[in-house]
Amino acid sequence: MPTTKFDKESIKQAIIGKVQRYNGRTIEEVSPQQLYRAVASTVRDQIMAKAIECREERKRNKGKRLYYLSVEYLMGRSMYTNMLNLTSTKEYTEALSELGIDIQDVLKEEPEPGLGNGGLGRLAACFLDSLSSLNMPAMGCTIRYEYGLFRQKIVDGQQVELPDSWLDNGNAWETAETQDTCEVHFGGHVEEVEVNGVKRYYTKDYYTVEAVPYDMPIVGYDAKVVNPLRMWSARSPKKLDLNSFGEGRYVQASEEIELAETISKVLYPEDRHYEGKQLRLKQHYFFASASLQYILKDYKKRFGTDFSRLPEKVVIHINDTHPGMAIPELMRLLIDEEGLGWDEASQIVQRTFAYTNHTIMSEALERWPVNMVQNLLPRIYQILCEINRRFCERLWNYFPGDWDRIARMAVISYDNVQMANLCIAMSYSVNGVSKLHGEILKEETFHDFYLVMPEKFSAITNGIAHRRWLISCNPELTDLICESIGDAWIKEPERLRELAPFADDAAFREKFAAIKLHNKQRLAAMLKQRQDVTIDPSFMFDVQAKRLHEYKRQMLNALHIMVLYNRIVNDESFTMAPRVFVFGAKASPGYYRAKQIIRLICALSKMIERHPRARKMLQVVFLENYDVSSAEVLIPAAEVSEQLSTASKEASGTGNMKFMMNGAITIGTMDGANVEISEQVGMDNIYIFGMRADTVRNMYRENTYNPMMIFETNQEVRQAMTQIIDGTLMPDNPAALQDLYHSLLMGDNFFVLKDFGSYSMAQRRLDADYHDQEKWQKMAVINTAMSGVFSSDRTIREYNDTIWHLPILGQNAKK
Ligand code: 26Q
Repeated sequence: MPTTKFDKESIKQAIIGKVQRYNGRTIEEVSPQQLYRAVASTVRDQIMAKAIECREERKRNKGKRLYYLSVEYLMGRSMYTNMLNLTSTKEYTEALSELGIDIQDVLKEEPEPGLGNGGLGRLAACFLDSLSSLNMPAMGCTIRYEYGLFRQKIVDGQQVELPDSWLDNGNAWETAETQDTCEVHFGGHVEEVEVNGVKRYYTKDYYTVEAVPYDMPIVGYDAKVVNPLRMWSARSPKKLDLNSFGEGRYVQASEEIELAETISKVLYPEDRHYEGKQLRLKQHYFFASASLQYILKDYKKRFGTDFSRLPEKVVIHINDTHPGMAIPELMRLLIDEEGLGWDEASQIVQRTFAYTNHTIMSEALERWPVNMVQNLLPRIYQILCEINRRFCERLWNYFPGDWDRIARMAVISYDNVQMANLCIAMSYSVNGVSKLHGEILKEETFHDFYLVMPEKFSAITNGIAHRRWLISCNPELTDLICESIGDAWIKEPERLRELAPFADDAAFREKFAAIKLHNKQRLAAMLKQRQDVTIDPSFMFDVQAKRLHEYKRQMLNALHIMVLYNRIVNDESFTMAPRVFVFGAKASPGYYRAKQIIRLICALSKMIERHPRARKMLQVVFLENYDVSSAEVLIPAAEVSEQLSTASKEASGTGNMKFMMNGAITIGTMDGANVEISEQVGMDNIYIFGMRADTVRNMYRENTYNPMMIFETNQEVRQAMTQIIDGTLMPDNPAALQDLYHSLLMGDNFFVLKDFGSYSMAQRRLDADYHDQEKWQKMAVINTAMSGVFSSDRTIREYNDTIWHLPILGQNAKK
């Protein structure tokens, strides 16, 4: 087979040729979108050449495969990542440049697939990057939502949601794999038939939705492997037939088609808040069933129908409980379709699934009303009942008579299917996402399960794809690092540590600081262009960017800014290092209080602007529509990273790692992965404040929190709080934020006022240190240097060594 070359000349010719053939235009005449598609198509050709070789390698390899099931994959744009991982950025940049095109103008034409809410979805995307880069055979499975997470606009200081129709111009990276289209069934009723003394179950009168897979290739960095991300799209099996036109029934027919296709229409924008919406259950089962059917089809092609070896050849990882219906679905397929007995099927299932928990907050634990499951998935419901019956029987032996505990642990209880309990009972591995989170799962959230099956539990600290979150988003810093310590760290990110001695090198620090300044200028330009906001790159850049949630405590940050404002206004001699506070955060559309917090931040920004002296030292900017692409500009520009969650509430956090890697210094609580960041950099290179997780736990237990007392005794807090509702903050509508005001003074589960004093002290230290730029730059260098362990390559290796045991493709094929 002739191998196509992808050197600079060939790339140029390919692009010119495509534009000619697809659009009948010359390079000069082509539109930016057409040019983007021609370049994407060239990159794709290069990927496909690799994919063919990889497929051969896969066929030869008889080892285990991973299927990573997640209802969210927050991929971000692909073009630059693909060029980078093909190690061809230089070739493409130069080829385009010789055609008179700035590569940046091409990159920004790509619509961002925002098929996720936040941390959990982005983690799945980083994992795919690492899996391919480490040559592990895997497939990501998800839903091909037609609309991703809403686009956010701020209008009159409030959030407005707009649809995100990312597929309008098609998706340049995907291919429809129609040969793997399958059917998913809903509704109907189960009939039991006895054949030769064996009970068989058939569902009758169901309705069918077709699942059509679209694959996106995930290239590894300088690697052999191209793994697919398989996205399932719902399609009605009904075609509008011409007879129905004649009979006037075409409206009804088209309505039915519409209904089937709503399943993959839109991503739910709620994270961590459970609501038993039937459409959401349909989405989850739809993609779990389609994925499982494909997994078995592939297994049979490779190993025939001896399913006893399934756990040896397949591992199915479920990203939180959302894909958990895959568990009873595998039982159904093995028993009803393949004829296995219950015990055999159950043994196989329990050795095939692994489950990661991402949140300890009970309101986010997924559960489904029994009658909904029964109506929508009658056979699955039967299977869940049998799983539950047997599991409770087992529990009875451990805890005879302890009905309460058994009810808490049951798969079906309180009229709900308890998805977390199902996943723990039926998986061989349950893991948390940071050390602290792992401990809390064992000691608190899932303590009862831990007593019965301690061997299942582990903790693997999250990570981030350093290729996206350093190399591609911060090219200047990448070059500086390579100049200083070589490029071995790219494949072994923990070698970033070799940068640590350079913290004491004045010339290095100067270059490091100059790059930060460039990145600040780049962010300033983006804000100017997108929001017509002017920020001064000589200010300190302080960033809190993450979903809006009470537990993440954007309120603590906002309240502190109010206090700074008051210090300036009340005291003419007060000075501080000039600082711009940037917030990026989407609120779930139905989360009223989160939206009020956005309103407060926007009002704060305006109030400061109105004050001539305050605005010389203080600025607040709300960055609209925080998404992966804006994070890639925002994070490299940050000098301070705000990680303020109430201790014990943030399972890990991954934004914290991205900021650290780009040389921002964390101000944060001892929560999630912040704990491990502090271990890496040492307490001198991070600002830790606030209650520890065990103190928070005691506060809940003893119910002793009294915010009113803090309000009464702390004058600064009282003044800032009062201004929220006395017209200082919102002159036109003083009562607008009353609910927010009260929420901090009555039954605040997240202890904002309680941690305020300690936070404010940490901020004072931070401000003082910033004046000492030598000290500050040393800290920044140390943060980057110690960030290597937070590469998702390390995370994925740990998953593989302790949970998955996948072969490495290209090394002597296993078995
Ligand atoms: C479930 C059922 C019904 C409705 C909504 C949900 C739902 C949806 C999304 C529940 C949770 C989520 C997302 C959770 C999430 O993003 N968790 C974050 O995961 C990161 C990766 O592990 C961690 O770093 C964060 O600490 C954690 O908050």
